[in-house]
Amino acid sequence: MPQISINSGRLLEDMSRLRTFGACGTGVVRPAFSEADIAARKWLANRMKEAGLEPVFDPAGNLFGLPAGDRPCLLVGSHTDSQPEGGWLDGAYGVIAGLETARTSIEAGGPPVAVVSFQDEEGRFGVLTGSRIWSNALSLAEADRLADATGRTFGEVRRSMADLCTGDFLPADRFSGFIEAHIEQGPVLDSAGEVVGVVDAIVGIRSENLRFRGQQNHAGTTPMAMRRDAFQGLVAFTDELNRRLAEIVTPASVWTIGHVAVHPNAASIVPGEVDFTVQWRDGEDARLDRMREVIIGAAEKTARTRGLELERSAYMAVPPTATDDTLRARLEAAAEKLASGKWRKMPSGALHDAANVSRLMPVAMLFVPSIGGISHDFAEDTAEEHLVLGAGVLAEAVFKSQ
Ligand code: HGY
Ligand code: MN
Ligand code: MN
Repeated sequence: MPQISINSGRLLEDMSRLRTFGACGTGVVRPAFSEADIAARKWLANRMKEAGLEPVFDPAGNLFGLPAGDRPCLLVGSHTDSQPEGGWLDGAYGVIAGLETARTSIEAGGPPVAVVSFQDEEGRFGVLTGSRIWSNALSLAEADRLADATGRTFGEVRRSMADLCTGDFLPADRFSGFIEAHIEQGPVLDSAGEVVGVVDAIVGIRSENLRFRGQQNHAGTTPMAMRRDAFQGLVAFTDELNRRLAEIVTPASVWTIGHVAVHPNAASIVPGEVDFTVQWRDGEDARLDRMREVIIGAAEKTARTRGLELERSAYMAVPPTATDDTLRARLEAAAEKLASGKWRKMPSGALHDAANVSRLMPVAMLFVPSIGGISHDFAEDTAEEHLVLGAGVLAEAVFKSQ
């Protein structure tokens, strides 16, 4: 087996070039199907071609780079779309580290390696949309009805890049397994002074859209006792939720009300409506179920006691995912070889496309440190030597897996 050594300069150059698409300060604004996202995918398809891979866009906008031949091979990658305010590394790192692994393998006469950038991992339309469609967890027809915050649908926007679509969905048996390199997006490695994380499990995620509907009214003439204030309902719900969840969770459980829309959102009007998302994550499905019971119970109690109507929609669930023992062992051996004493096995508190792909094939993940544990923020960053080392561990594991 030839010795693998990635081209670190080329890796960093491609990372910097990808960063220019949707660049905003030190971060990026590159939501799925935005102009910047499509331009980045076209650039990536070209880089795949230059590397000797055949670029294939599927109907969901997922971009694959396929090696010659049709022997099942390892698939490596992540996503290149970003959060509305995204870091330059979230997803992008795993795609470029995967591309570097694939082209180094071709140059070294190593095993065939395929690369992927999944579409809409960051959930402009629906969390992990591209890999959910590819892994048959969501039909293309259902996905087409998903809308973003402005009301534009997945169906509408994906038709804007239909000219790029080069083929139908690739069959899963084209690949023998999936390895995703990603920034940790949390504080563990950085605060421990370690340089690689090998993921043993990815937490499960649930989310639901809720709406309290009360009575819009004049903010000056409506006595407090007569109000059916939807925003005050959200405040009371959140207080009740925090108290009741505290009784059933562990320190690893998290829940977030990250999106709130108050209607009509005017200083002199008692809010008649509030739309908000509740997203919760945990390593155990049974606890995710219990958390859902608490969330819905608190919402129903708030509506009842405050004379509000409650509406629920868009419930989404991705179960906790264990990584594959064999692939994970390759990553552990590579980490021990290249970062002995400075790596650890750890869970992923963030969700990743690997969680969906695990429905189709064995998966594994590796992390590199996030400086200060910051992510989903323009300030997200990782030391260059850690980016290079992580790509080396990925390549070493990929070479040893085939
Ligand atoms: O939210 C997540 O865990 C992922 O970064 N989209
Ligand atoms: Mn990501
Ligand atoms: Mn993310």
